[in-house]
Amino acid sequence: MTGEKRGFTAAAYGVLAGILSMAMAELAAALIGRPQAGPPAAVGSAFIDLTPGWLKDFAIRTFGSADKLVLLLALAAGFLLTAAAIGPAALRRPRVAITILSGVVAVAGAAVLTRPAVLPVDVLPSAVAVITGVITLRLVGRLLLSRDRVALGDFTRNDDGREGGHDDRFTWNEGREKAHDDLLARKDDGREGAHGDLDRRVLLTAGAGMLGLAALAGGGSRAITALRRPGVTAIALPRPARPAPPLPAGTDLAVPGLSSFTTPATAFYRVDTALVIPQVDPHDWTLRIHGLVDQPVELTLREVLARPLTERDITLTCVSNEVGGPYAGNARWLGLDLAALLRQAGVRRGAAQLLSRSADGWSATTPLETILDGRDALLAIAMNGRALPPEHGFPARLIVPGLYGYASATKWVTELHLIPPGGGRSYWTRRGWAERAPIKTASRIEVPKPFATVPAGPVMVAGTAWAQHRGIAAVEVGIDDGPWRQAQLAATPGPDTWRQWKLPWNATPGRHRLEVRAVDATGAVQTSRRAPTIPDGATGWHSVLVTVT
Ligand SMILES: Nc1nc2c(c(=O)[nH]1)N[C@H]1C(S)=C(S)[C@@H](COP(=O)(O)O)O[C@H]1N2
Ligand SMILES: [Mo]
Repeated sequence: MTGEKRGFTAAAYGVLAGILSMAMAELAAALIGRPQAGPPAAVGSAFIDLTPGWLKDFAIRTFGSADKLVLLLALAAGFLLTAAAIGPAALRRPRVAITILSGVVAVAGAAVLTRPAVLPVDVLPSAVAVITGVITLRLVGRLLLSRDRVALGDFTRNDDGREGGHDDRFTWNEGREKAHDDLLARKDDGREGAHGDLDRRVLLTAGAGMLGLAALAGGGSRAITALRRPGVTAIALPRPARPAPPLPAGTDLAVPGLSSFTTPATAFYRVDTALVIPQVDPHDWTLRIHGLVDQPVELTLREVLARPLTERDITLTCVSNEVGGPYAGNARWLGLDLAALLRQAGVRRGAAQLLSRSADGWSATTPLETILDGRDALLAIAMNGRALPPEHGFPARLIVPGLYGYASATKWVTELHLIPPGGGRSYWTRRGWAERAPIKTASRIEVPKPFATVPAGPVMVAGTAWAQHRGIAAVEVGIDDGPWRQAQLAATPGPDTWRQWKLPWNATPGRHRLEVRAVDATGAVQTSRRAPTIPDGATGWHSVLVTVT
């Protein structure tokens, strides 16, 4: 085997060793019930937390819910490249290999140990990865070297291929390899004898074995994690003491292509920093209310379910949503009246913010006055008549009408901490996002789609608009340079939800620009001024270009 060829083979086996190590680590993480302690998840999560806010915001805006997949793929590519480098190094320069491997271990170890709510067992998956990596690299190294020894044996009589002056950091193996390569080059017949065939078979078998083992371990870890998933259906939902008012007729304008008034949970946007969805056991979950309160409280889920529950239709929006963007959804939430809950604990004078924390160490700060001003702020346990799906915060999350999610909508919430003004910052405010985060008035055109081609004649232009807790009073559509036309508004149950609108348009052939703006119930017209999503939400009018034929 030539040096180049052997290097390639070693790189391939380095990659295999890397895959196997990760699969074994995932299996270990699944077995101890800590999927978040698997090296990819831990490194990815640490990466997310270390990423500057603007880059995170960019990732959310660009990749949406696929942001995590993109990150994992990038990390996997980086890791496999490193593994590919370790393979040949393990063969020729053990010290280099050990240095790279130590670097990988240090990164993974630091990531695991700095995760919030870390447990001592969390180092286990990384340890399994290292041990697997070292063992497989040694075995592979031995296989590759023994293969050389056999090959070299054919040429021992002519072992004078060493040239003077080559790098004396070369190890014994490298000297041998060099000799071997020179000899092979001289032999130059490309044939390998029976030994070669045997070795190739051994190598291929080893490779296939590693892949098979990795597949088994990977599959096993997924199956175990799936089996351990706490039963979402395990909680029986009580009837609300204060049901949502029935939806008025006509909340849905039934225009094809327009998003429905109530967003199904499966279609609801998802934005969070959780690479591994926190798996919270509903039997173990508690909510701690403490800080500036007269009486700290700790509630179990059973206790929450035993209290009178409120049900409300509320539209949630992400601050990372760009003009015309998709990160808004409307659901019927069921939960505890958050203001009543805090008042029961006794809000002390001097308390100004609610610092809420989640099972995965995320946090939000919400102005207390907003929660206590009479709006329907909820500790929600259900969405659209079912327990919260794991990705939307099972078993409990906060929902505060009128505030962007980053400053209010803590999923997997476990802690409500009442703090004085300036008493603490939270995940996004620490990264430069605003302390006050009222949702800005927004409107978007959903049909026709941007750059759509539509036949001339009657065309229905339609979309949604929102200004949570103020309400939408009017929506206006501008076509080309014409005057604003009043759109027809759909019914809404109240000011906390979005509102559909439509405008029949008699389309004439050519290219047209459609633009929309809303007026909120205070009479304020949506601003045309373009603002970015950072630090407190994008502004500007949404427009689409269409071709009429
Ligand atoms: N624990 C936790 N809660 C969180 C987040 C998060 O990253 N972690 N993201 C917030 C943000 S930025 C938004 S917009 C909403 C989105 O809620 P959804 O994913 O259910 O739509 O959740 C909020 N709650
Ligand atoms: Mo968000």
